[in-house]
Amino acid sequence: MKKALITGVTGQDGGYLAKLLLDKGYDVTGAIRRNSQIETVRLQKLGIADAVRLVDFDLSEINNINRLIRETAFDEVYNLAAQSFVGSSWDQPIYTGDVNGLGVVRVLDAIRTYSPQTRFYQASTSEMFGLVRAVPQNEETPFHPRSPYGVAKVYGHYITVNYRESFGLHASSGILFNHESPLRGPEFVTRKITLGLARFARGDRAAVELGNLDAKRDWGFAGDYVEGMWRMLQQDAADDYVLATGVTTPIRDFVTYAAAAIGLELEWSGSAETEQAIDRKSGKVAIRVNPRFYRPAEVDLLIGDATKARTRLGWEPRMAIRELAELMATSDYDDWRG
Ligand code: NAP
Ligand code: G4F
Repeated sequence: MKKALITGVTGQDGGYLAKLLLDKGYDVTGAIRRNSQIETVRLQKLGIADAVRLVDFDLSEINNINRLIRETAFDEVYNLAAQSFVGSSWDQPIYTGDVNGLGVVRVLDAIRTYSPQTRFYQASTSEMFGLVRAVPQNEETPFHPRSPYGVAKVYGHYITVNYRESFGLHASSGILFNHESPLRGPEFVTRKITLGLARFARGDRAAVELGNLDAKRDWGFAGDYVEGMWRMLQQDAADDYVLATGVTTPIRDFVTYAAAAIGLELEWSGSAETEQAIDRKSGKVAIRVNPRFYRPAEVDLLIGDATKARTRLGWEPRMAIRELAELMATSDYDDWRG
């Protein structure tokens, strides 16, 4: 039985990955931060809360990292833990740098020192492309991060490459484009939209306030992406891979797809800060722009080229954007408790 450690197991991807590995017969350890209350809602929703062994862990604390890696000879370590919200990274740039950047080398160095046979996955991101230098973006596209989050992740990416090249570790970096699900955190734009529209459609007619509606993202389903992470660690040699759908969609269109899935028909008008969408049936404003949600520097366009993952890993994203929006919107609509 293979032993795997997942950092960030309480997060969206952590939950789906834990489920995938358990289904494959792995012994799964999940590293969680100490909180006043243990928060395993996602693991419970996936029906695996009792199957994952939970251990206390923080990426900013070298001692618990060393102890954990030394005591258990993990076959695979998936480093998914991070301060993952781009918007917060301008408010917490130092914390974000410490956890998303230096946290990675803390784990890598523990592996190098105590368990060099362990295979390592780093959760890198399309945010590293930022102000994009090529369209679409692949493994060769230069980085130009636009947020403290993206800057820290570039460090995490290159230190993974460096430990592979310096010490021969089986360390891979997955450059993943946005991936969503009904388990997505409510602060991210897709879930904010589906939760807000569900509330609106259920009769609480408060408008959903959003920032930049013109930004475009390459959105896939999180369940498909964790399969790609696992495939990376099954290769004979470690490497870096882009995972993406190759389709990009403006925020505005995601709103329209999600609204339609729960019976709302929206009529858009205005532009920039005056742009809004009215629900035709109730005549109420369902979406409006609030500049409070604009970012100091924006990533306008992301679209990935996952040819390498397709050809070498046999990986394919299975869910298209409309289906994803529909899945998330109906899930929030059905779960709405008022
Ligand atoms: P998420 O839902 O926000 O989960 C983040 C996880 O990290 C949570 O379990 C969180 O614990 C944990 N964490 C945060 N700070 C920590 C610390 N100091 N020490 C230990 N654990 C800590 O994020 P996600 O969407 O699953 O993303 C997983 C990873 O992939 C992240 O590294 C993210 O940056 C990266 N990524 C995500 C996407 C995407 O579209 N989802 C795309 C590219 C890359 P708590 O539950 O205690 O907060
Ligand atoms: O949903 P978002 O917050 O995701 P973002 O910034 O793309 O980051 C996510 O994907 C990255 C991969 O590229 C991950 F590395 C990262 O951890 C995270 O999972 O914002 C998406 C877009 C942005 O352009 C933002 O400006 O939506 C725009 N947006 C417009 N209104 C909004 C809002 N974003 C949020 N969160 N809230 C809004 O009201």
